[in-house]
Amino acid sequence: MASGDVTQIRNVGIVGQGGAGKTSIAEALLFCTGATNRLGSVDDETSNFDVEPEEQRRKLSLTTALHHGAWKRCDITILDTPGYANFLADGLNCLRACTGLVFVAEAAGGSLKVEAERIWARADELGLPRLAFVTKMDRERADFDAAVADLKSTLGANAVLVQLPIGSADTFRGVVDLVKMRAFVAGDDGKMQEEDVPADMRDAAEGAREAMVESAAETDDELLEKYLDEGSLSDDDLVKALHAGVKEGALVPVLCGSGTANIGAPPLLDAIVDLIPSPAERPAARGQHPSSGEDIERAVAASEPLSAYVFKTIADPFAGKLTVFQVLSGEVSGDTAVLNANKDSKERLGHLLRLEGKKQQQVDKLTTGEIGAVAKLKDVDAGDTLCDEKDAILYPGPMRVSSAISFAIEPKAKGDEDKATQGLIKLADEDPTLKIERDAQSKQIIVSGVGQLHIEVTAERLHRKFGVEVELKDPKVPYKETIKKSAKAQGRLKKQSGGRGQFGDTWIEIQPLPRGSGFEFVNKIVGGVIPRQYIPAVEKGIHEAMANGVIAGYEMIDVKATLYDGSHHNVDSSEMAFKIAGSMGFKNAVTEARPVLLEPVMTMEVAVPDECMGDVIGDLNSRRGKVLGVDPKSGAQVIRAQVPMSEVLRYSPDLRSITSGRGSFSMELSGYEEVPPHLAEKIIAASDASKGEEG
Ligand SMILES: Nc1nc2c(ncn2[C@@H]2O[C@H](COP(=O)(O)OP(=O)(O)OP(=O)(O)O)[C@@H](O)[C@H]2O)c(=O)[nH]1
Ligand SMILES: [Mg+2]
Repeated sequence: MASGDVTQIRNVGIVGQGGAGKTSIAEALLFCTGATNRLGSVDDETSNFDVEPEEQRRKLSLTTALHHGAWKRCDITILDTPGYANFLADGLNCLRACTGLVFVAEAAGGSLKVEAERIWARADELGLPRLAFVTKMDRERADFDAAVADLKSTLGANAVLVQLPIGSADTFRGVVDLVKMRAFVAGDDGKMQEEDVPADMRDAAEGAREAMVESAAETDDELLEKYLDEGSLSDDDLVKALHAGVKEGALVPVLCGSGTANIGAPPLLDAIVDLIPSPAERPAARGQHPSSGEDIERAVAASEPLSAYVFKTIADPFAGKLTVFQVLSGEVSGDTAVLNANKDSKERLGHLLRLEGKKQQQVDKLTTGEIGAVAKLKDVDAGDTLCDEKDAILYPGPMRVSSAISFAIEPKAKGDEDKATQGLIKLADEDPTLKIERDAQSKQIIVSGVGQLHIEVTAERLHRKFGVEVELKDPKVPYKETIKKSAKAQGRLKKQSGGRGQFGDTWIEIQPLPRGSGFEFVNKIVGGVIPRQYIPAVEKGIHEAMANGVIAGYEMIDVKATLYDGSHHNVDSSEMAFKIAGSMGFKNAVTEARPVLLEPVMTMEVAVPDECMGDVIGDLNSRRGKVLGVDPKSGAQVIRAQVPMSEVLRYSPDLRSITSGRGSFSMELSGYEEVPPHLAEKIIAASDASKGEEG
């Protein structure tokens, strides 16, 4: 199928908020091209895009899936992206490989959420041409006009109707093409029959066509002149003008239909071919030289040296790790050596593959613009650039998403800890929004991600792909301990009855240090009252005492300890004795130094619609949050606040219910602050109780 002609390639991202109907229309497109012989369905779990069991069970997309189809003279790659907030990052990172997008919106007013705005903003950032497709026209109370108004008001899209729906809800049966001024009506076989524009729609269609021609003519002075002179434009000129407007991002043509009822796919494919630019029309790719940092502009052309951007990796249970990339310049055949510009390492690409849902198809060559995959590369991550060693280039990396929620993961079977960790590391490899750590204090495996649903899906994948069943537990909040004033104390170990005795004697002064300083040890022993060889043992004893905490078992931080006096015994002193004496002296001093508990505090950004702002701020206050400010940002209000971590361990379901799913948030660790006394008492009591259980 691959013709190798760059002008005939279209990489189309199907984007839109969660549940908009993206996968369903993607299925209709695929079926229409003949790439599938049955219309796949999300609801029947027969989708060719939602192929993971975790997706099918939930009837939603978790990760971007790719398929090819041929239409007219073009080779179209469809990238069906996920839309729900927890899984949005993968889709947003895959947009880098697209030459244009189909933004899918439901035929309803007021339905666009924060995720839709985030997708739109990302597309603006990448300068990606867009079509809009108003879907679910067959649903009860479907409202095409309200959806178009929403595209304009919420996203600021310069929406231009290129179609009108014929009928609505149960009478919806096709579309009027305003360029050709013909009707396309669904036939029995899923194809669309061409007809005259229904008589009762002629006036409306004339009016809409007029508006479309004016918008199109405005994109080009020459055309505008022609239009003003002649009073009309030929169909060819019109398509050219719309194409130019889409390419520049000045126009967003609006089409409509239904994915599940399979109405509107052929004209949408026509629009993809005619209006979305090929890679050859995209601006030159911008990167840097990996060592000199010099800016490089690389024309998107097959005659240039090879460069490819890796936008995704997939942990495939059969093929191993698949590296998915778009060729940005030049051509590549199988069994070629390339440079990984990020790692400064060489990789040999084996068989070149094209992704078709969960399957892969081998190809001999990939040209500029095409998307392909290879299996089993040594060390390539999403965001890396692969290129010709002699003409190295490094493209900017992916968007980073900071994780918002952490859970402790415990294997159900004892002894499965290593298997779980190994599996999680592999999953994190294909999912950059996932972070795996082992808590040094609690020894728990901590998994951090975008939201609770994200972590739940991760646990399911771990079970399916790596055979480890795990339970999710609220992670232990990493409290710390510190002191508020200086104190001096003695630590004296004296065991001199029977056998060899043990003797160590230390005097230690401790002082609070500023937040973030850590630990400092000062030796002020003079005159050999403690022999030099025992000093490191004293420091070690203090260190161990700090690691295990003094009041509630949490690590102590920001303390300066000075060893200033002591005594020893010529026979009974030992390193061990001084280590214990150091630890005792330190602990004794801490009890006199007003020890306190510190808690991690997060900086949060919560994006919510105007009308929810009061409720969200009220809720943050009730979580001991401090609101730092509110800024309007692309149609939402962004609340900046600092909130203790213990209060937002499960923030995402709560925010979802306060905002009916329209809020989103991100957070990161800002620092440590003292826990208020009444809460500190409870935490200390809980830690005493758990010590009791262990002992
Ligand atoms: N009546 C009707 N229902 C539709 C249509 N398109 C999608 N749906 C239904 O809407 C639900 C969501 O559809 P999907 O195609 O999975 O939506 P999506 O945008 O891919 O969802 P995510 O990938 O999870 O963001 C499913 O239950 C579909 O059956 C349509 O055109 N008409
Ligand atoms: Mg989907």
